[in-house]
Amino acid sequence: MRPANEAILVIDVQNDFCPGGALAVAGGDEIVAPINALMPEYSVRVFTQDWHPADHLSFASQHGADPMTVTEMPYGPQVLWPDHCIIGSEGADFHGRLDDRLADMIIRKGFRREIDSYSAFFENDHKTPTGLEGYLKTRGVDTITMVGLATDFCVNYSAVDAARLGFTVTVVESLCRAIDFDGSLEAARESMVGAGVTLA
Ligand code: VGL
Ligand code: ZN
Repeated sequence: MRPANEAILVIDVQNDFCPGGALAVAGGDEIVAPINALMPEYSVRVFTQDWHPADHLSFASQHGADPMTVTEMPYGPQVLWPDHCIIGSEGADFHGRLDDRLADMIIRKGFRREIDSYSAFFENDHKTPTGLEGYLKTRGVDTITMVGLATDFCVNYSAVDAARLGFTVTVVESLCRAIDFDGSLEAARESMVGAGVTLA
């Protein structure tokens, strides 16, 4: 058992990010069993769940654009995705074998039409908080282990934000899988290392 100041943050292990899903990440389902095995070591366990209205503006379909192109939003550039993780849909459910009984807290994100939220801590304007910082700090957590999907988007943004907020952060890369679109994985590794995140 790890000390009480350490949390595990399980990012977006949802059907739509696993093989067969709307925004499938190669090998996304391979991390489920080892994450289940690791979670009991931690006394603080938080999951995130990507959770979008059907008309979310991160969806290419809302812009008449092709998925995996980039548009400009008021808060900066935004990749346009296939429709995914629609509120209440099967695609938005956690992977069927992920043991969600072990979650103390589930943070849903991306539920406002106008703004995407990759990070578990802030929406993509880098200002609007999700409340997770307060949750972790009031539980006495200063050290976070991160796993999940996708390495180069939600894990990356969450890890960089957590490091900037003063948490000690380790991303277990073997328990993550990446979208790896247009060099995004290498860029994500650089940004995480630059922010002081340990890649294990
Ligand atoms: C994610 C793209 C869009 C992720 C979520 O979980 O990494 N990526 N929404
Ligand atoms: Zn999303």
